[in-house]
Amino acid sequence: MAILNILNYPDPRLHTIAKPIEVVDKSINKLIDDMAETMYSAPGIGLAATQVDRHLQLILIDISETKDSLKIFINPKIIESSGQQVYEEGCLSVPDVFESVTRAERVKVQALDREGESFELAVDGLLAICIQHEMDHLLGKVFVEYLSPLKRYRIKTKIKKRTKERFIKS
Ligand code: K1U
Ligand code: ZN
Repeated sequence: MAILNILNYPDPRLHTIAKPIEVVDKSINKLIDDMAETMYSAPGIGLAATQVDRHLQLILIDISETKDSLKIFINPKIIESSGQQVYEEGCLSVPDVFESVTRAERVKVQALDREGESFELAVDGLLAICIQHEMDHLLGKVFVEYLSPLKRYRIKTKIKKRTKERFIKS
């Protein structure tokens, strides 16, 4: 397994639209294993292939405390959604930024598993938030795009300042 590089906002590659996975083969299973290792080591509770510069419709999520409930969604589609909830979201591609986003409270997702078998899952709460957040990545959308232009400008300035400071120190 390998730890992959996570793209940082505002990297333009984060705006790439992911392609469907045609065949769930060994290379996709290797990508799943590498993404899982990357997500757990970050640490994060979700990761989309877009964030590791692989523009395929694949997301991983594990919201458990024990980190032993990995959920894999290949070519995910939201087939039902209802309600609203607000949550202070984070993103491994936007380190140290947490902002409130409104999303559906419940979603039903259809996807393929790592064997290429189709399944459906109805979820709510944090898992529903995470699925919507990760599926946005596959559409090239980062959660800060739900914020006002002023907030987004401030976040970009903060990230640029931090990158400059790190460059000077190194
Ligand atoms: O997409 C990502 O970058 C992963 C992101 C998922 C997410 C978190 C919160 C709301 C919506 C989506 C993260 O994992 S950010 C890190 C984080 O929230 C976390 C990390 C360790 C323990 C608990 C939470
Ligand atoms: Zn994210």
